[in-house]
Amino acid sequence: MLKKIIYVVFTLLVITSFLFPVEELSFMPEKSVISMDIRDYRDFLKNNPPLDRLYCSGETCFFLVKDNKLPEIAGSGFPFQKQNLRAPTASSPQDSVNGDYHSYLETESELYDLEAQYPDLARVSSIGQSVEGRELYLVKISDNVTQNENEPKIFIVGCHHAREWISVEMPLLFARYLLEQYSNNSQVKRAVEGLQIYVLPILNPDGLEFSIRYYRMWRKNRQYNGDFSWGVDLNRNYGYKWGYDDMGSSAIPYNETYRGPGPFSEPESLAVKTFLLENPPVGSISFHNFSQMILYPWGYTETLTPDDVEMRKIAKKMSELIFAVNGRSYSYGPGASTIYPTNGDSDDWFYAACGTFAYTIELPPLSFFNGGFITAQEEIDRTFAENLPALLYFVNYFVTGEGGDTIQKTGPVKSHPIPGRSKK
Ligand code: 0X9
Ligand code: ZN
Repeated sequence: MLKKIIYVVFTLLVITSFLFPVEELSFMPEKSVISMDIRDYRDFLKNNPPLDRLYCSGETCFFLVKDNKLPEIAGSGFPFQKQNLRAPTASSPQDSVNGDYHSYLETESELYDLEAQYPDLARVSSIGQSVEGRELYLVKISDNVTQNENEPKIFIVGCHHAREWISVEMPLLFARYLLEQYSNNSQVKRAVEGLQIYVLPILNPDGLEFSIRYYRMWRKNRQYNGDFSWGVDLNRNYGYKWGYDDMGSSAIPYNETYRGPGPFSEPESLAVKTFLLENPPVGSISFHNFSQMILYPWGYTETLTPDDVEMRKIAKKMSELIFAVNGRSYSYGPGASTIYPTNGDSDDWFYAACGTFAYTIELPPLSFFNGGFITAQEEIDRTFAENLPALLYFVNYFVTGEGGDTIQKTGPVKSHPIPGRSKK
């Protein structure tokens, strides 16, 4: 009898741990927010795995840590302060939990609606499937949309990170805006006629659904790592300087910035690679939140790229255009020195492999204390309104040839083939 009970309890435990990643079980330790001086954190990283970084303000960074890890961090000797905040809790599984935000299926319908309404300008396709088999939907927007014209290509992508719901909305709203305003707005017309604009609103559909249904703060994809942990950080899985160091990504599967077992190990990032190598874009924007920043390569090193002057100029202009709408400041600069070092991120690979002027826009809020990853749905329209002039400027920057009144094109984008993978 006792044997039977032990067997049943054990089986239940095994099933539960497969259904829910270890970090999500309700009886697992609570998490706390701690702060640490950025210089201390850099030294801390030399002998310790990275912490889940939430936000840096000036010299102080804030991290989300499990309470049972606090003694270990204290033992490292680096001073930190425990903040008087609790981590956000999991959202309950309800159908309406995502409110005005788009789920995977809502996005699918929205894209097909756009194609049906604007058959001459929009074409929906899929660049591949996610770990759980969801489509990675893409809408191409251009005049003569069914042809591959000799026009520069632009790539706009959202939702590398599951919990960053507003990053889905910007690509979707931009796609809709381009199609609706094509006949009315000269800047839009110029872009749609002079470019081939590819919009991929959800790169991480499995993670997004998981974040909507089970655990709002989920970040990574839903790969099973084979060790009772789930998820690879898609923004650490690209193949340029992948795994360059353990500061910009993590080799530990349960970590939030786990880079995966190898470059492009994930079907989502691999699909982007395949698509972009066939369709190298001159410019790209990857939406994330939060921090209000406009970032560009490099993420892996503070060394500046050969295109730094040009890329900085574009970022500055976008920041000014954004500020002019609602008075919100977006800081700008190369990723490594403006936010923090990352390796294997999308911008670095797009730039290195395709010569793309590759930007990441970190949407509002500014800080963890203004809501962090949880952006109120009321913010969607306001955030889009403030990004729109910058997006229109950005895409028009790459239109070659005649036309356009306010935008100047300065020259062809240079290509930077990937040198051999660097050793650590
Ligand atoms: O860590 C990330 O992947 C991005 N921040 S987020 O809070 N949305 O997770 C920043 C990516 C930085 N990109 C570059 N350094 N190019
Ligand atoms: Zn992100």
